[in-house]
Amino acid sequence: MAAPLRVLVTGAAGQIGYSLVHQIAKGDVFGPDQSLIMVLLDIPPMQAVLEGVAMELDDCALPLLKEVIPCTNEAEAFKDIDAAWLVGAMPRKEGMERKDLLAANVKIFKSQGASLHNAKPTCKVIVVGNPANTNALICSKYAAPHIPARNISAMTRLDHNRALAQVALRTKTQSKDVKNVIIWGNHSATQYPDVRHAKIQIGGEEKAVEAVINDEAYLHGEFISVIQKRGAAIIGKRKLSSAMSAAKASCDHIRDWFRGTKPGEWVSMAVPSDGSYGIPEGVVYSFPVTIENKEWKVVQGLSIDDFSRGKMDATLKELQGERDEALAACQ
Ligand code: NAX
Repeated sequence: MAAPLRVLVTGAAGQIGYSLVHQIAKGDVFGPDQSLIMVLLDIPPMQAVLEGVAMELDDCALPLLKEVIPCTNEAEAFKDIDAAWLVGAMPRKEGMERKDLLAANVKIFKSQGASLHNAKPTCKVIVVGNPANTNALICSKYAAPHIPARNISAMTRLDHNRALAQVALRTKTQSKDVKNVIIWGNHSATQYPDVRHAKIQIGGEEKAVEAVINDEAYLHGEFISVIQKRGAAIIGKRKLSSAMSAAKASCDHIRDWFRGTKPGEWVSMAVPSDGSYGIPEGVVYSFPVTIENKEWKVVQGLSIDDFSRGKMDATLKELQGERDEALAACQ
């Protein structure tokens, strides 16, 4: 068996953490032959909860799990890690202004970016904590130079999976039959879920999702808003935010980063723009990407119609506004 990978999950005492650590530890991400050392970080007031999670993880008696390290010291937690799930963030409290939330989170991700100087240079990072794209941008701005910006990403895979699921529900197929949906932009209500290039396996043939659904009003209207508002709809029902599906999506994201995307398929991932599709360089923007040898590449050459361009620009504008506010809060 290969040498163990050292994996960090921040916010491990929280809701997503509780679903996530087990999924990672049982091999869903790095495969059935990869042993793991799992470092679970949370803030000092959560020490006891964190220890409880670590005890349960031990009690799962998982063959791949060599060691579980509950930790409340950030610098120690980042030492020699191969992968990091940055889930821990300040939740929005009643009466809190958006800019106060942003400022609180900017501080966390500035500090965690700096702590990445302890990580391996090949370390791959997914930021889940919101506002995820902007937190990833801040994290990479303060990361040590040995960690390339392209190693720090944010999660829009949950939105991607939600789009697969909505297409499947509408067409009475399964998510596995649908591929190549795209989430463009920010993980927020301005994101643009796009099925213009998506394909579906139906009746023994591969067809264009647009042709099968054949309802532009739905695809330009309800479909987009259902995905954009899915998180809020789940909070409305569960009185808690999406945790199981968020944990699963984050595992899909890192699994594909380490093990590659399937031939002919792409996934959505928020990464620092390389200028593709006219998105200014550096902005952490969700694109369709393919992954090979642990390197992502933005899918090139997709046609963009006027409707899409309008949506892509609107979510970009929001991201640029968030970035400016976040950078001001870093001063
Ligand atoms: P919880 O509030 O249940 O857990 C967050 C945990 O993070 C807590 O245990 C808290 O003590 C810890 N934490 C806070 N500051 C920390 C720090 N500096 N270092 C380490 N740990 C710290 O939230 P949960 O439901 O688990 O959600 C976590 C984050 O994911 C939130 O920001 C949430 O908005 C975000 N989400 C992002 C999604 C995405 O698609 N990108 C979807 C799901 C989720 O809403």
